[in-house]
Amino acid sequence: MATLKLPHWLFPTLVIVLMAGVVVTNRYLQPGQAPLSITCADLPNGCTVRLDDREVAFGIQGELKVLAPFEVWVKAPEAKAVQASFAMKDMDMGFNLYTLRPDPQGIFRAHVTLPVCVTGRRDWVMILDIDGHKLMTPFVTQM
Ligand SMILES: [Cu+2]
Repeated sequence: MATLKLPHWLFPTLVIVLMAGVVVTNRYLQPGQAPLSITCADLPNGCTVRLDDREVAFGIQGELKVLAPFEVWVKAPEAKAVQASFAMKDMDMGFNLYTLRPDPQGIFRAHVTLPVCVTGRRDWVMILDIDGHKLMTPFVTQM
């Protein structure tokens, strides 16, 4: 009986497929994957919210205008990874993802510049990702 000879590319291919599977699983099956929606009436003043087991404060510094940079800040004690992205409801506004970096006080910050919407809409949603926990906040940019 002939021995079954496996092609030499089979093992590396299996490893790659397995690794891709792990990445996809991590991305889509994170704990608390349902985003928490919160209305923050005054983003420049900041808002505080309980996100799972953590008290999180967030806000912006500067003016909420398109094409002009403003700063997003997040206070999330002991957070490891904080990211922000911006979207419009029912509209693809393109890929934008900002990684917030902690300042010496441990407040996560990033400078953000929003594009102009081709339809003239000004309603945005900020999506904060804090260690895989998502927080969504609608806001409207100034004219
Ligand atoms: Cu738009």
